[in-house]
Amino acid sequence: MKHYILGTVAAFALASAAEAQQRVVIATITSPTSHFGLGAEAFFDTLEELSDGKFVGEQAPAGQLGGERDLIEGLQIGSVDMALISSGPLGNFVPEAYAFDLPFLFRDYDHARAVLDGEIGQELLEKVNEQNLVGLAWGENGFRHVTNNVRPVLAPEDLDGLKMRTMENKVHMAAFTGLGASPTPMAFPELFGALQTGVVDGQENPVTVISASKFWDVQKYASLTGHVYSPAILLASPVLFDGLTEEEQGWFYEAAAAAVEANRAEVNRLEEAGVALMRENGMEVTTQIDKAPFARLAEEASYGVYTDEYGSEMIERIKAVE
Ligand code: EAX
Repeated sequence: MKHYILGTVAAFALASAAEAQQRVVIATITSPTSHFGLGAEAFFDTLEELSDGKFVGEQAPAGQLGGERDLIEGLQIGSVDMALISSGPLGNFVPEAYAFDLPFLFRDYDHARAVLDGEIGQELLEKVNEQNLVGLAWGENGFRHVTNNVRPVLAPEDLDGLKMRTMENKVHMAAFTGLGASPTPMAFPELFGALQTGVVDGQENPVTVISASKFWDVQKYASLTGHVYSPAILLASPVLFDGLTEEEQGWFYEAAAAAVEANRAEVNRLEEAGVALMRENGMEVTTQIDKAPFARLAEEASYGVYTDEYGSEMIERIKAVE
């Protein structure tokens, strides 16, 4: 951790040393050393180097500036510079982005990364750019898994009646309704407390988030359902970005590529280490799951949310990517 966290005095001492220096804040909702925090750090390293120190980076981690939906609104009006967040609430602003939230659509990490880094990812970034946002690059949150405090989940029946927190995302909510759970949408910063006090029984997130947020302190069971791939996105505010020269904008894109690399490297690391970590911290982890019944119920309940509006062409295109 080389960069300061928003609110520390030292960062400003540094920033005021050179008149022309510009401070850039990246907001995340996870810890500064999480997969998003490390992405932000790599962004700053590259940007500081390319700009010869003109730009100085600072993280605003752990939801300091709000939940992911608040951050998107802040980016639109310019009260937030940049954010590295999951795409969970993005569909509320860019409905075409719901395509990426469909359960059991991406086969594996290679497939997801190929789609996001290719033509389809680019097209969706352009849609994002039409909504008073600047989509710099797709990053990664990871495949999401179910955790809860009631029982091990091996089959959809085990979700029956469980109060599951979902993101504020109507595709995810429809999928969990189809699986028999009661979905409760909630902003991430409220989640830990809601699990602790029993407002909800469970939640679903990738290993990256489960470990960064120490959900093992408030959740007993984890099941590697991998029911949906969760992309992340590195966004900038047009208020910041449009004020940059073309050369500087180029540096931001280069720095974004470095951020994605570091972010995905941490996802890879936790995909290897995550199950052992969860077990060491007292969770009962079910790794062998027959995904077919989950896929059938989740798809039946949720694909229409997207296809009723946009048809199935994008889904077919995503599936066709090698
Ligand atoms: O951004 O809200 C969520 O569950 C997100 O996956 C997560 O916190 C990472």
